[in-house]
Amino acid sequence: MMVNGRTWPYLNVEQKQYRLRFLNGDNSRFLILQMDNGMNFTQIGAEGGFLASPAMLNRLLLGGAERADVIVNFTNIPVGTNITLQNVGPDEPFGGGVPCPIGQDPITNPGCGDFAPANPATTGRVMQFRVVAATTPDTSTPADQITLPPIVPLGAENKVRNLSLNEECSNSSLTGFQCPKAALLGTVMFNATTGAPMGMPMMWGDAVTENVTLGDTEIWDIYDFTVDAHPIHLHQVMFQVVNREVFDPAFGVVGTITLPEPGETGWKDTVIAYPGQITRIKARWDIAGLYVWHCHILEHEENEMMRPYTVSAPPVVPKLNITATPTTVTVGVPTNVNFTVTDGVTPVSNAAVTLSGNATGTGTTNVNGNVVISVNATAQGTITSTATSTGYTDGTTTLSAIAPPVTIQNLIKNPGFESGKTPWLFYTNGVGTFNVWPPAYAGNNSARLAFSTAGTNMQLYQQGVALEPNTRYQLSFAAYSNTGHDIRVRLLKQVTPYTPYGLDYTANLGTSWAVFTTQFTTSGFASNVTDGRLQFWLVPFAKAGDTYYIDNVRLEKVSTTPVLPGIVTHPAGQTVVTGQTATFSVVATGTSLSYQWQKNGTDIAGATGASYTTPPATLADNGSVFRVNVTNSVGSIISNGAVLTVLPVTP
Ligand SMILES: [Cu+2]
Repeated sequence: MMVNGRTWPYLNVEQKQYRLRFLNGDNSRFLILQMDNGMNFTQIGAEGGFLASPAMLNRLLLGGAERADVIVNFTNIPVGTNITLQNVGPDEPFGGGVPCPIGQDPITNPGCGDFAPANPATTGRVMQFRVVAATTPDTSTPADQITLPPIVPLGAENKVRNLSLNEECSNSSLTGFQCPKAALLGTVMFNATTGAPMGMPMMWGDAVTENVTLGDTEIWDIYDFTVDAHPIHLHQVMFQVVNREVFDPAFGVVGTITLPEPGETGWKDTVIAYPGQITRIKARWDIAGLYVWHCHILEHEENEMMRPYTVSAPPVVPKLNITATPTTVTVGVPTNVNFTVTDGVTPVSNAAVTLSGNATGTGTTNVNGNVVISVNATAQGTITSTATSTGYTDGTTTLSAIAPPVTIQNLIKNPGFESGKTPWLFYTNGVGTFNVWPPAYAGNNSARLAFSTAGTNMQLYQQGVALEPNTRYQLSFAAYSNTGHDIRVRLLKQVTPYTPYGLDYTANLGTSWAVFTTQFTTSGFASNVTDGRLQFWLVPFAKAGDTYYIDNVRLEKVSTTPVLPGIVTHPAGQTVVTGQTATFSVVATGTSLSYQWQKNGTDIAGATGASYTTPPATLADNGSVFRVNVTNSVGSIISNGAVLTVLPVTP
């Protein structure tokens, strides 16, 4: 036995704790190290660093290339004591198990253990520690009080690989039956019926079967189909031992699971695989390259027990880019939408474009990456357009399906008196005139009512107004009078008994044009009528000398079905110089809309109109993105962002 280049050396140790690093450099021997005085020692590390917690040991098992960081406490060993570090591993291939006492073997001493320990005169002697007095106090932390940094567990695995350790025999007329003849790594096949595992040996030169994706965490289930234990070493990566599980080549996995040994709780790069067991390790590969894994018994490794494996970045799958023109369609109005599909740069032909959501349809792009699909939206909302092509990741874009513009019907004929008096009628039992006359609130004309003598019946009215029962309507009109005297507006049955139809509103006129609006619900009739009279009633307001002007009379049904917000025109980017303001605006459809402008995704206090004007811009505002969230009681939509570009003032 050679230690650090010397055969059977000794080391003077003071009565202190010593930290020793063991590396089993034997070409094939498994070492089981112990002190001949039976003292315990503490393992704190393995190949890849500290263990999860210190492990108090009496024996240390090391396969070839395994390492151990050990603390031995000689403090209480009497000066002059010589302690021999022994190896009680076998002088033959190791298959697990425990040694018989030194000098015994299982054949002559049945039940003493699994194998005879190494020859105590030669391979059973490793080195000697000779205890001397301490020259200085020992200030180190006692091994049982050491706290080791935690081992962070690996996350869930991306893949489980089944790998095998195999032996092959030969039987030729020349050499006779020889076993084992070759030792090989390989993969595992499972019997489709019984699930029994079968090793699939592979040669060094066979195609690489272990191709790990960079960044992946994998579990490797290493099935040992041989009769011996093998120290299995992976290059490049440190792994954790998950557990071991007994398997039977005839019946599959038996299910007896053993957890890692106390000395295996840290990061490792070499692990002992036992015959008849699955040795399960877990690692995350974070460096790409071509590596090997192999048995660290050199005679095996130099035979066929080494295989290459690769770690490669996952193939980059380009993503399709799909754009649409236009991006807004109207419900119920088939619209030709031109889709363009590229790989980000170049047009992609023969890409399938599929619509889903509130419209369906398909098409295939031409050589220019274009396809026109007639989009007929069935409801308001989003239409998803997906581009698919072999070798690419799907690309998607969305279209907005908005409600058709609400056509608001004015139930009043000749509402602005632009067509003369008809069908308006005027009556007074005093003295007055009705003319169509400038000035107008809008257009060229308005109704001009002039009274020289007030009466008890003074009205301007229109008959034949069609109304629905118990329905919400809105009346609006523009008016003023030369004295600011008021006016009353009513809806009633046009003939006796002049049943009130739900509107009775008095407008507080001024002496210049103003618009008056009121809403009401029809009443006084049960089914649709066409005999409504809209009546401007001047009693008791109009006095002799008063002149009234009326224009733009609108009587409209109030929509009771809320319409989702939709954006017709998105805000556009603006460029200003420092100190200037910028105004962003949006055109949206829908009922009872509310607006909230945002700067870089954050609401702007008080910016709640269809347009928003910024404070004077500074260079810090350059590149800010403004958008608006349009909402109502049934939904919301966020506009595209518009970028504010702020240029410095040119000197
Ligand atoms: Cu081996």
